[in-house]
Amino acid sequence: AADDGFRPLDVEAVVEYIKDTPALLALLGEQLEGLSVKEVGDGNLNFVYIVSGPGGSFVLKQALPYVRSVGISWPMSKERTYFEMLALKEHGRLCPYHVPEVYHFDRPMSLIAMRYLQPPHIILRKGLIAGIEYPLLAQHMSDFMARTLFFTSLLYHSTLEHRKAVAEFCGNELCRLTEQVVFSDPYKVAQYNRWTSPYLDHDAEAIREDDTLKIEVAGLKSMFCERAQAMIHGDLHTGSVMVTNDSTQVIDSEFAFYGPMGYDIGAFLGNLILAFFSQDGHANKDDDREAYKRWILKTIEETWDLFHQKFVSLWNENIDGHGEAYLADIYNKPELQLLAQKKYMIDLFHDSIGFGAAKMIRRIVGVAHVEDFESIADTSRRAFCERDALNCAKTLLKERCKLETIGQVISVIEETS
Ligand code: ADP
Ligand code: SR1
Ligand code: MG
Ligand code: MG
Ligand code: MG
Repeated sequence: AADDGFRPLDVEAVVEYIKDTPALLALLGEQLEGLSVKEVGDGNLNFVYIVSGPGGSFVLKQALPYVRSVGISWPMSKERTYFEMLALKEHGRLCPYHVPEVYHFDRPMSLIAMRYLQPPHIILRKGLIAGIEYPLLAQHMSDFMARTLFFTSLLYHSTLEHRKAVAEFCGNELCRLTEQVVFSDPYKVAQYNRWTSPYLDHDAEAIREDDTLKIEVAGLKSMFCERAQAMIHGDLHTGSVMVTNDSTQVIDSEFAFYGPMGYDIGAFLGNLILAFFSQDGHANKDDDREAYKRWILKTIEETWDLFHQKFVSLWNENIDGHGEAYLADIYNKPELQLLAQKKYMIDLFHDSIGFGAAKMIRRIVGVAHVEDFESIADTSRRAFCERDALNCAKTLLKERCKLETIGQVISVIEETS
């Protein structure tokens, strides 16, 4: 091990690590015989091992001090695992049905052990590519977002406890990665940017020359950096959600910090919109994917509507609590309370659409792309899907403050497809 106690693991070293760690041995019922260890990491950043034996199972996730998908040329703090552990525990406390338990954390090793989400759980993005409907997805994700965002905001916290919580997450350096790859690189010539060339060469250039878009993105970047509204997941795309027909589990919260709520809501909705635009690339003679596209749109609509409903209900249930954003003796009449909530929710709606659109753009012309499009082998067909998504995102980003309902967002999606 290095001086700081860190040692990168591989499959063999995982077994040695387990032997030296009583808490992990206990999870396996003290049985090492018949143990299987598989590295399954398919994300951009980390290494993930599924450990399973006759007496039990768990997942081990380790951060190495660089971005996995790029390599050691892009160093990245391995302290990210500490923030992932904090957020997993907080999310688990607030929303236990939708978050895997943390079993073990080793800070020097940048390592978390958590519950293994067994098959048939799959990554939601893969389910969306396969055209699978998840009837409870909107219900579950609106629950997760309403509870984790409400209970970590000033609608529930006193200002003192809020500031303490904000301070705890201030050191998460992954925020700088987001600032670069979401809010900066797509709008300039940058080393790791890529797109489906040559088809989208002009589209990428148009983004770099769109002054209106750049002004809007500057506003979002400021909000991301300055607004400690709630503890956000920070990377809530469809690759951070594992699903079955009746279970929805949120993983991979290493980007968590106190930021704008709309960043999470936008990440989820924006990635559903990307899934929508990728469907034509997955259509074949047996399935035109039209019914599935309608299901995605319905899920977008229901997710926002249910989120809105649940968030406002939590607000009403906690109106006389210790939350200090709207003191009960100032906002002391039902009509004023209603007005305050209306303003808060419409601002949040506009933030969510803006962040969602920015996250769509970065997945098409930035460094990290999404499997929804990457898995469309015919590059010209892929580019057609991506161009529609890009145009939709640009309209949403520029026009969002004119939109008042999620139904109007759906209309923009339909008009640009
Ligand atoms: P990264 O931070 O590198 O994106 P993730 O946390 O997203 O890593 O994990 C990468 C992959 O590992 C996921 O896409 C999923 O397939 C698998 N995985 C992660 N956590 C679990 C878990 N608790 N149970 C089952 N599989 C998991
Ligand atoms: C180098 S950018 C890697 C991306 O993967 C993570 O999941 C985040 O979305 C990040 O922006
Ligand atoms: Mg991930
Ligand atoms: Mg991650
Ligand atoms: Mg079209």
